[in-house]
Amino acid sequence: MKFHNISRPSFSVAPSVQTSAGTNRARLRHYNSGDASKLNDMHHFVIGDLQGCAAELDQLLGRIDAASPGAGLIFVGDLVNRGPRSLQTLRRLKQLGSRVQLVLGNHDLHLLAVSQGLRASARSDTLDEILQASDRRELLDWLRQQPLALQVDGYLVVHAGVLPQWTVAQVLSLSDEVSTALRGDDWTHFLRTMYGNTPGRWDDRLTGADRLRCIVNALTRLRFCTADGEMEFATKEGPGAPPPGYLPWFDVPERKTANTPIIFGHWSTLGLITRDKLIGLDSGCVWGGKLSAMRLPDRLLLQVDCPQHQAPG
Ligand SMILES: [Mn+2]
Repeated sequence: MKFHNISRPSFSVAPSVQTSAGTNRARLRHYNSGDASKLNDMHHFVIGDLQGCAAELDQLLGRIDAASPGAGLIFVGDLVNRGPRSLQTLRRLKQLGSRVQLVLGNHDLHLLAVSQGLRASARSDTLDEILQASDRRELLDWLRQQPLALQVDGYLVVHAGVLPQWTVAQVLSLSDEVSTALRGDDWTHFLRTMYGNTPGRWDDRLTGADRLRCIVNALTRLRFCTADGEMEFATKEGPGAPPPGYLPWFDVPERKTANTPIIFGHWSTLGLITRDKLIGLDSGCVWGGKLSAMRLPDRLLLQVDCPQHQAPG
């Protein structure tokens, strides 16, 4: 199995777990034996926002392994928060080692900022368990190595959205710029300057904190923007009409990534979206919807029903 993760260099996840190593060995055997029936080992499943729903994750992983044993697992971010078991969720993902790829969401960045004392916990946060965990340091260091965008099987994966004037190559390169800051020694400084809604519009000439903030806001928070890419953050979740003059980012005409299929999460009230060039996978697990996983390239959909842990919003 080959991941096409351009945005992520040679970060190696902690000692690879046995299941993962065993899977790789099994895969090699299948290739060597030329057994065509085992080709589904090459599948990836892309999985929607978990938000600390570890029990539902385990249930889903069981179904994924029944459908495609050892398939690669790609998560669209917002791994933690609001749900009941954020610590268990992070530990499980880290433990799955090289089988997992993910992009960071706004809640994951929020966890990092809260952990450094840069943000207060919100009332609906469920992050304390992680902050008090004995392996907190390892989990947070693992988390901040993760990218904000990646490519798999020809799909671009981001948590929230992309701006209309960005090409796929640019999205990956801009994600790398943020990752360099987040992985670096000065990552706390980066997080301190990350918050805010301005600049609301991308400009190639942006530099420093303004540039990184604009990238983070687009990739991890964007829902609506104007036809020329002015972002809007006042409107909260809701499938209703966009504010006047704004569109869902994916419907902006002449978006430069329009010919590349994009997978995203973040917008649970839209529900599952499956278009030719667009897959939205946040089907509201944390508020009693479903946790969704879609297999690439054939788009087989697996869903787990979720009890309601939080109200939407
Ligand atoms: Mn989100």
